[in-house]
Amino acid sequence: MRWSSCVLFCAAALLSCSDADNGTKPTSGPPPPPPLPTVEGLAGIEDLNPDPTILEVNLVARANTVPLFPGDETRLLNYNDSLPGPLLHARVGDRIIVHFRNEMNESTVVHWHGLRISDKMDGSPMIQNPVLPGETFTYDFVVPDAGTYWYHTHLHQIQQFEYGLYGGIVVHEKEAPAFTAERIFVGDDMRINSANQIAPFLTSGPDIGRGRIGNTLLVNGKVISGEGGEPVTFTIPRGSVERWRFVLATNALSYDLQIRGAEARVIATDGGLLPQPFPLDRVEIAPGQRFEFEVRPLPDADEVALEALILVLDENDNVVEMPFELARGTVEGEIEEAPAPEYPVVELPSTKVDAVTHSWALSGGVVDNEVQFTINGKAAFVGDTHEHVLIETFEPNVPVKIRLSSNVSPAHPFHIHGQFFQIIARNGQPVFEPGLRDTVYVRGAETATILSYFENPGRWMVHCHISEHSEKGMMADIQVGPPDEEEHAH
Ligand SMILES: [Cu+2]
Repeated sequence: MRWSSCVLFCAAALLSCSDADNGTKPTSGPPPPPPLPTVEGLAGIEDLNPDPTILEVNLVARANTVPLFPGDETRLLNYNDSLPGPLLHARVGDRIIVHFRNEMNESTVVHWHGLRISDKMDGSPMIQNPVLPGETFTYDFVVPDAGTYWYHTHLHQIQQFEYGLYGGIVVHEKEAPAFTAERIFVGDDMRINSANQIAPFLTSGPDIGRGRIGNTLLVNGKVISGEGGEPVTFTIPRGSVERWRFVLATNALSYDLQIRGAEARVIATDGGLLPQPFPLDRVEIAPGQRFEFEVRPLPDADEVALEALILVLDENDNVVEMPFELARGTVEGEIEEAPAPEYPVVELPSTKVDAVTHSWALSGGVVDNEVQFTINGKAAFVGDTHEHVLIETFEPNVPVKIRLSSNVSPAHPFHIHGQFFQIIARNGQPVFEPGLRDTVYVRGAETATILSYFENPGRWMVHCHISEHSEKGMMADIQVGPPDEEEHAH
């Protein structure tokens, strides 16, 4: 992987992060649930509904300018004028109602990445008509699983996604383990030109081949790389134990995460808490994926740093790994040693089962002078036609193995909507990549085997999370259970 053309821009931290709404609401009848733990890092959002089990919000997509760099406003597309969009914060079993309004001059839809909700509310451009400029759509669903999720555009995604249409979702467990503090970090990269604006989109070459890689790293909407770039900062008292949630919202860039100055464990993946946390050495994260970490500052540490390890080109054009500090907690003050968090018992669906194996070949090539990416030789055409290809039908709650193989060099972070799966092998060898996932990183010339029970009926998109790949064909549908006749009326 190259992270070339890394012109490093002067950057400063002008976006601040505010505490999320901590959700205490008046109620009558049954005793109100305890307030949600505060999650720091993203803008909050006003809850219009007094019922403590309903989060009802207004979400507006529109053009906005953000002072990413000193003295310059960068033109973006954002949710509620915020980069990232505000944090949607709920408890498992809560209802979320989003009154969405499109104030942009182009169509869009909002996808709730990872949430196993109804396909009609999934923001799939195959099921949902695009929300046209000036129009509204109300998303209404109950959140079935605790975990770290995110929302983003699912239309004209190459541009809309790069321009900033994404935000975070945290769904707390019914009985959430107690931490001294919780934080969410959303990583992104943008390609910025010399005028400090989003650089033009290329329609050929490596931008299509491997997906658009930025020259500027961001965390929670703040530029952290380049001259003047600064990590997200906060203080962390000695003796504390924190929960850090990480979402990777890049278009194509993957990196390894590590945490310095702390005893850190991986406690959750895309689909929520693990049955057994494991020590964090470094962990690779691909576009669309999430991890959660338990973080305890080391007794002698002055700071705790979250770092991305990224392959870049040095001045001799050699690929070298470089650390980028994403977030830095200065160890300040001391509290009584926090007790170990009590994690709920988590049991994952068994992977030791007889399961039929299906194969999905991820490939690409040039057809009629156009680059096309395919699944099993088929390319979906999205654009404005939303014509999708149905590649598989599954019985709900029947385990199936899928071998996802990339026969050519680019890697594909492959996402299945509305379902969880587990990664059980790579190139036929068992792997230790525990936890429920909705996105698997299929590296170039590699086969990853996943196992899913397809527990959520409906018609679901499956696609590479690199927009250049999905929008040029690597996007299809699967049907779980019987089809809904009404669904394809448009
Ligand atoms: Cu891809």
